[in-house]
Amino acid sequence: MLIKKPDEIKSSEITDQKVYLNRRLFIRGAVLAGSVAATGLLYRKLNPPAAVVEEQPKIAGIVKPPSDESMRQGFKVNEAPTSFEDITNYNNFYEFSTEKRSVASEARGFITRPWTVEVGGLVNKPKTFDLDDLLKLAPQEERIYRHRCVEAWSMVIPWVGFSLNALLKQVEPLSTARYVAFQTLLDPKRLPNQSTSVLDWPYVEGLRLDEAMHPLTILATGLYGGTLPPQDGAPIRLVVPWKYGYKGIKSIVKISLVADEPPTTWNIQVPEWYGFYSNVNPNVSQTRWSQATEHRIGEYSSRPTLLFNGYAEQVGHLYQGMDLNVNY
Ligand SMILES: Nc1nc2c(c(=O)[nH]1)N[C@H]1C(S)=C(S)[C@@H](COP(=O)(O)O)O[C@H]1N2
Ligand SMILES: [Mo]
Repeated sequence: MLIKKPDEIKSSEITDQKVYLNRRLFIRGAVLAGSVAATGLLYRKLNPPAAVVEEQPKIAGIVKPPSDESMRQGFKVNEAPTSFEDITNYNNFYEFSTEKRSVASEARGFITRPWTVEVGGLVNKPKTFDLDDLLKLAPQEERIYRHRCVEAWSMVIPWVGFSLNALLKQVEPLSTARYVAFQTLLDPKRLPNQSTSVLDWPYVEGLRLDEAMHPLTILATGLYGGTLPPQDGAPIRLVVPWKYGYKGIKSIVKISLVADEPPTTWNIQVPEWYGFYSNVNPNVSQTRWSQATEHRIGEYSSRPTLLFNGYAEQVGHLYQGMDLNVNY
C-alpha cells in the first residue's frame, strides 16, 4: 500500500502549527457561538485555501448548532472540525492520484451531472436514482463525524448527507439480502488513474445489512454546509464513522443488496492487513501500523485511538459475541 507511516510524513506536509493554533481559537469561538458555517466562511476569508478549491455552493438550512440529543446519538461530536482547507487538500482518492496533496488539483473540474446510482440485487423494487431523486429522498442533515484513516491520521468532518437506510427502505430489501455492495464509477477518461493498475478497478466496498441500516451510516452529498468537492467523493459517497476511512467509498454509481460477503478493494489488495469489517480498533494492529494512537490533522501531538472510533455506545451491539481479533 502506498501509504506512509505518520512519522514518515514530513512536517511540511502538515499544516503549520502556529497557523493551526490561531485558527483553532477562531473555530472554538465560533462553534460556541453556534455556527459552523460561519466558521467556515470566516476561516476561508482569513486563510484562503490553496487555489485548487473551486467555489463551493452552500446548501440552505443545513447547519444547526449541535443539540445534546444529536451528540448522544453520535450525529455530532463536540470536537473542533478540521479546517475546510485540510479536508479538501489532504485526500485519499487513488482514481485521481496516490499523492494526497495532488488529489484536489487532479479532481478539479470532475463532471458530476448527470449522475445516476443503480440500486438493485435482492430487493423488491430495484431503481436507478438520479442525483436529484437522491437529494429529495430524505432531508439533508449536517453530521459532524470523526474520520479515522488506517494510516493513523484523523480529522473531524462536518458532512452533509442522509442515512443510507432511507434509500435502502425505498427499494425494499428481500429477507435473503444480508450484505450491501458498493461500486465507484469506472471511467478512466474522468478518473485518470484508473488507466494504471495501482488498484483493481472499480473500487468496491461492502457492509453487513445491519451496519448499512444503522442511522450513523450516511451517504454524504456535501461538507461544511456546501456541496461535496470532487476530491471528497462527489457527488455522493459513503461515510461509516466507526470504520477506517477506506470503507467510505467515493463517487458511487452502484449499490447492490447481496446474500454473501462482497469483495472489498483493500481486502483484495492486502487480505492479511485489511479485513471486511475494518472497525476502528486500537487493540488490533493487523496492518504494519500500530492503530493505538492517531495524529489529528492540525494538532501537534498524537491522541489515543478509541474503540469503534468513539462510537462504541451507538454501534457496539452490532458486534456482540464476535471476536474482534478474528473479525478485523
Ligand atoms: N473510490 C475511492 N474511495 C475512497 C478512496 C479511494 O482511493 N477511492 N480512499 C479511501 C480512503 S483510504 C480514505 S481515508 C477516504 C478519504 O476521504 P477524504 O479524502 O474525503 O478525507 O476515502 C476512501 N474512499
Ligand atoms: Mo484511508
